[in-house]
Amino acid sequence: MMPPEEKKEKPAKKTSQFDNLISDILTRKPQELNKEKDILDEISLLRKEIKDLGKKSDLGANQSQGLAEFPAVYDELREMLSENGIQDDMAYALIKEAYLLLDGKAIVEKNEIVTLIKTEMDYLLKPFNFERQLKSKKHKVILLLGPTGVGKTTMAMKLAAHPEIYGNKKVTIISTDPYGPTEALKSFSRMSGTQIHEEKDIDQTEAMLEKYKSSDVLIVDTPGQSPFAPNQLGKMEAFIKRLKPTDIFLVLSVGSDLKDLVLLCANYLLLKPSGIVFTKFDETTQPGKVFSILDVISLPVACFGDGKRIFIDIERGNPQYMYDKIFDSKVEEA
Ligand SMILES: Nc1nc2c(ncn2[C@@H]2O[C@H](COP(=O)(O)OP(=O)(O)O)[C@@H](O)[C@H]2O)c(=O)[nH]1
Ligand SMILES: [Mg+2]
Repeated sequence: MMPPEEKKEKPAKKTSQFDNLISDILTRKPQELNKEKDILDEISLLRKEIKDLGKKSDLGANQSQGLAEFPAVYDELREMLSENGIQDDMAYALIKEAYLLLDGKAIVEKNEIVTLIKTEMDYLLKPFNFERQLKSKKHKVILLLGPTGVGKTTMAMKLAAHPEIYGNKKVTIISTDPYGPTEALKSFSRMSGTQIHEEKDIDQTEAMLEKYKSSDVLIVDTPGQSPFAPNQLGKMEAFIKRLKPTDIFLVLSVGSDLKDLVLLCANYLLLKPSGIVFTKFDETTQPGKVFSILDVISLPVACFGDGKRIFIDIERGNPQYMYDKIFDSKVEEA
């Protein structure tokens, strides 16, 4: 077996943006750096991960050549995982683990293997604990972060409407978009009675918090800007210091390329999100990439979004949602 060739890989443009990011952090004051230590560790892991993403498919290909050691039923499942967007190396590892746990038995029901794979996936996908968050009577401030167009504003409305999230709470959505609240947001407000507040001035943060302190939940929607744009993260960090959110949800669209997603995660990690939201499952054939992201960033999953309909296209971050996407009903019934 040939080792994967390293020299073929050209340093991508994004990696240099990434390097700039890391060096920016490293030029901060030592005591700040100390606080950021955990995040930096995670980022360096992510950085390695991004580098490896290209290599992994080679590795997966090589490994799959050696996959004669796995009986057909395992191999079929491994292929199915790969077709659904699980990286080759992860698909291989999941199958291998199941194979070992089944004592290398060649004649097994597909379902037995699937059950084991699901158990392994459970380790990767931890649902965000809304029960615990909702139990506390304290006023909550939820900040939504993420790149442009991923569905943050849509998700703000979905969170406000979902009966098992904030649907039974008094919610105010804070729109910080420089273009003001969208038409969709305004009509949602009229329809649901959810209050909308428009705030463009960071200096008004404390006054705004005071004004809405009787709301159970403030969902703070942010405008889409690239985290690579100059000083974007710095500005957001300053806002976060004043807003003191209860939770920060990073919103990402699974329609994006996996490398971009990992890179975006790395940037946004600096803002210490406490949960992740994946949107636009209806626009990908590769939902399994979620696991590659969760493999490197251990954030609980708050929600999945899979369409534009506010009251319908949302699910809480339970692993069952991903099982349904990845294992089709034929496998479930087999
Ligand atoms: N297909 C699909 N479209 C979505 C989803 N979530 C949001 N959108 C659409 O994506 C576009 C951008 O959404 P928006 O919430 O404004 O994104 P933002 O820029 O992050 O606030 C809108 O047309 C939404 O209707 C989703 O899960 N699936
Ligand atoms: Mg928006």
